[in-house]
Amino acid sequence: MEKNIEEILEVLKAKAVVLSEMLKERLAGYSDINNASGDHVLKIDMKADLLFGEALKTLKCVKGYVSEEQPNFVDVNKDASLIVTFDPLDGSSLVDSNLSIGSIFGIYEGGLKGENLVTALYFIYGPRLELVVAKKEAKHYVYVDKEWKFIQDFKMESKGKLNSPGGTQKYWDKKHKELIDSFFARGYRLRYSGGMVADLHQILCKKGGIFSYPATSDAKSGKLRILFEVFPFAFIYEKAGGEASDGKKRLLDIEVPSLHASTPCFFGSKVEMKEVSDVYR
Ligand code: P6P
Repeated sequence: MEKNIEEILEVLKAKAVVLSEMLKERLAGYSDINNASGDHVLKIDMKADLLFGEALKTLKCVKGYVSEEQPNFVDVNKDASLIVTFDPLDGSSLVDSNLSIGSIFGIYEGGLKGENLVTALYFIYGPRLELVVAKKEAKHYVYVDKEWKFIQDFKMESKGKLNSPGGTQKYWDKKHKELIDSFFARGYRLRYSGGMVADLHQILCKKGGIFSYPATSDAKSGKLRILFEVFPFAFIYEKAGGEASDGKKRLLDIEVPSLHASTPCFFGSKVEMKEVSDVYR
């Protein structure tokens, strides 16, 4: 299986380099399509989806894939066992404001359940193209002079200084607002760009803090998609020594009701995540 996972990673890395070049052209126009999550699809979303999807179709070791931009499972090789999920370009609505965005992937051995996730990774397209890939550790790389250079294994401390609160504040539950305000009252710094990849990457790079996207009165199951966004980051955060929950339960233990289902989610250092569970349980 290890060799097959490496084969998938090599293909995805090559395509991420291509996509990072495409992003330099500022392709900020919308297509006339809405995806299964109801998001209006940008042309660059479609290009990214095609880029990674077509590449995965060339691999005999891939049983199939699920993309945030595709309504259904895409079959590749029925005799294979690895399934790839991906958000081809998360945060693409930030392309026009030139903020950092990313591509998020999960690789599963067997069915699409948290316990079957064997590798998770993301690319971040910022001033630099970088990659974080987690199997046993969460390993951080930068793409320089046409090579992926290892930077560090992420190791989160038990407590951080950053607070990254998602969701429309006027729709937050009272207890959630009190929790977020209590972090700020203790001096936590606000770090929120509206791009999950950059916001969660920053907390990993700064070795601690808390990211939240809760259930709100206008989004009862939260906004972030379990398979395309939440499970991969939950896996990466745990490998980095952090935690990831829906407030009550470890995220990688939750059920996946449907391919495009979303969930409330919290990612962070152990001390902050304990406060989350004290409030939500
Ligand atoms: P809001 C981007 O559209 C995204 O899916 C994530 O990258 C990000 O964390 C979230 O939505 C931002 O949502 O409601 O704060 O704009």
